Amino acid sequence: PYNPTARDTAAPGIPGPAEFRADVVAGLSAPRKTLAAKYFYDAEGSRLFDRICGLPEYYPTRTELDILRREAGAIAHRAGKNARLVEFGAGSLVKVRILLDALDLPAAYVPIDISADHLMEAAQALARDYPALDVVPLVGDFTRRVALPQIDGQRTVGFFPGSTIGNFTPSEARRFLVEARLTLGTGALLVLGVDLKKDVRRLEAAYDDAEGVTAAFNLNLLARINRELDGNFDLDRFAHAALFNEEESRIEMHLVSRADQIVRAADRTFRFAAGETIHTENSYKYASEDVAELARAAGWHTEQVWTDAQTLFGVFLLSA
Ligand code: AVJ
Repeated sequence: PYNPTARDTAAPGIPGPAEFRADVVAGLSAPRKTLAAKYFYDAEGSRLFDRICGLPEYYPTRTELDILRREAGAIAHRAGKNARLVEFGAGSLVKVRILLDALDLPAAYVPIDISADHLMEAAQALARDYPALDVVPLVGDFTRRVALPQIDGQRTVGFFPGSTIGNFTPSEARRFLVEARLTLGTGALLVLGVDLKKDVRRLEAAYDDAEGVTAAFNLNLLARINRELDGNFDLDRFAHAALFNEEESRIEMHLVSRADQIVRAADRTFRFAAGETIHTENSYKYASEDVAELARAAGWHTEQVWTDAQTLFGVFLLSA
């Protein structure tokens, strides 16, 4: 039933090799060096991220899964029959299946992602297991308003799990929530997973695990530059660091140069002082009230906040 090409819409602005090169050159030339977190997820980075999700220190994935399993019935009840499920990012098939299994005859599943390969794999796997479901992948930048395909159905339910919203600054997060409301339309719901603010040690451990998987995930960015942009980063000369910035309420990941060194990549040279860092990720942590306030500022009403017993993670049910 699933035809992967017929209705796929390629959107402009999809990051390709040229954009990666330009972003790396700009990021490593800046006075404070940065690399964008979206570049973590090549094939190796995606494998490492999957391992992170199963680490004892990395509580968000399993905690959110528990909440979704517990509340799937309530979400399905609120969504009603024949809902259309729109996922921002072609995320974990485990999570979306929890909702699909609970929903009453869902009319369609529309995952939106900039990575066409990942999107098509996810869509195909799902279409195989849900033969009655209309699976309609959309290649595009989900942080901007997206034109949804015309699909008959009742309510539209957005799904943005995993605290991916934590990679945005609060003002980007508000902007995303506005765009998502416009994408989903009047009467829509949004199921939003957000990692909550908590004890600093717990937060920092989640981003600096004992096994060193998160360190490998961070360092893989340099390995990726070596592979794709003919770089000569010596991975032993950079260290992984993850620290909670209280002021900004965010985990920051950095790669710290262990020495004065000069590195070549993308036909350029970049100079690092000992101790100088490349800032590779922000992961914002919110109090529940902050999420509700952000949602309100973006035109959403918070209907429900579901958390775990330790209030580590929040699943928010928003309505437009
Ligand atoms: C996928 C952005 C939600 O911030 O927790 C995990 C990425 N980085 N460990 C997060 C991540 C290091 C993750 N998000």
